[in-house]
Amino acid sequence: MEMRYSRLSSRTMAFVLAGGRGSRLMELTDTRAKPAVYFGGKTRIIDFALSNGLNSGIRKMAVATQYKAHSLIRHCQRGWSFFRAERNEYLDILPASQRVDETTWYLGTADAVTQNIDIVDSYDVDYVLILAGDHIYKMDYEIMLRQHVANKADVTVGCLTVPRAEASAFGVMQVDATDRITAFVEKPADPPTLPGDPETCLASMGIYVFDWHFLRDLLIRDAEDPSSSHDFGKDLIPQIVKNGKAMAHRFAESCVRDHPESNAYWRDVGTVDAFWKANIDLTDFTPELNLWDRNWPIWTYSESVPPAKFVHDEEDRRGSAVSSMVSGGCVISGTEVRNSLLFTMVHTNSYSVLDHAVVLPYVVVGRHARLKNVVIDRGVVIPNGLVVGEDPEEDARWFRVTEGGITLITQPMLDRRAAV
Ligand code: ADQ
Ligand code: ADP
Repeated sequence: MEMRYSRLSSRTMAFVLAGGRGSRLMELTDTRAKPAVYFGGKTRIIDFALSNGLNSGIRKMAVATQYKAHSLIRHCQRGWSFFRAERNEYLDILPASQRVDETTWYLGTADAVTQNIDIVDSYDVDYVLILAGDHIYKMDYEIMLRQHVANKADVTVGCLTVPRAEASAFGVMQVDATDRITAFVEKPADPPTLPGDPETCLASMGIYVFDWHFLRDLLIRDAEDPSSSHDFGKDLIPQIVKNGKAMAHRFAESCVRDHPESNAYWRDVGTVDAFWKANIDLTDFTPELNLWDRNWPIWTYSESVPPAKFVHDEEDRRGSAVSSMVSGGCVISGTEVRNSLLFTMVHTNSYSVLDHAVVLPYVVVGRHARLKNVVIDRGVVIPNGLVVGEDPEEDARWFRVTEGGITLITQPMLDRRAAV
């Protein structure tokens, strides 16, 4: 007799879509894919989806990469290589254009799975959980899996309520009294709202649970359909809503019920403004996203570096940080750091001030710099005396200033400025 485990996660694989460009993050994704962008001081965005999988008990995962995948692949190899085939655990990295033939990139999100059907087959699982590698959240997928199985659904779609004004960025659904999805439109200009609430929509989180044999058949048929763009949100989900049984899984409500300590935090940090804010929010007195929860650790590749150091300089100026997070390897020498988040190995110098700054790893800040409301890319060397965040017109001459008034600073921008 075959053993049936009580945890559905042990019969599930997570297929993480990590190929998107993330172009609204501007120069932050010039050299790396959005899932590889740094977040929260030590981690990268993809660590959240992978850690959720791990914490939910899933031990078979695949990461489909495409755009600027080098940094992402390197991170997964360094940080996530502890899955052991001897224990029937796998984490496969699946770059596009390497399998079916040398020139075929993944056409859409569904095609990324279709091109790897044989790999999913080899995992010998009953359920496939499709995840996006570019969202910040903590979620117990086991709860969604149980709901999927109890409902005997063809697909279960993770969802959240969002204000109508923001809903056009999502797949938007309508549901009946049992939360069966009755309509699904991808990124509608005029999004349908909830019954009785004209300001709120039910949005897809881009997270899906399928029975593998069902999805497998669907993908094979979709691959032969010339009118399809081979995308989950545009093609497959609307088709199942029409011809099969698609159910909504309400993430926020399930958090309240099954994880009352959690608060249904979920962010698509898709723009520089959203990225800056979500990072700075971590410095709040009680941040909405709790990274201190030992029961739901966010795993990552972490360099071996000494603790952060705060130095009085030779003229007795204090290096200090308040309402801030300062990662390992940082040296704060004679600098005042306020409401900022410093990643690994940031080195700052005397007379400088950092205020509401998100500073990626290996940045050096010279003397007499004043930087406010900024995101500084990895490895940037801030010259002595640079002032940013006080004169928006001057900032916009050299740097990327967002609608929300945040300035993104990269090394090529500083090099252009220095060359003038
Ligand atoms: P988007 O996030 O806009 O909407 P998409 O750009 O397809 O959809 O990205 C989904 C995920 O797939 C991302 O993690 C991305 O990196 C990855 N990806 C994109 N193209 C890929 C490719 N060719 N190969 C591999 N990976 C790829 C989706 C849903 C919406 C839902 C939102 C929630 O389509 O219905 O509301 O997510 O954010
Ligand atoms: P990470 O995302 O790990 O911080 P980097 O930003 O250092 O990585 O680099 C991302 C990718 O871009 C890597 O493949 C790196 O080798 C490459 N890269 C970074 N800077 C340059 C450059 N100036 N010229 C060419 N390739 C670069």
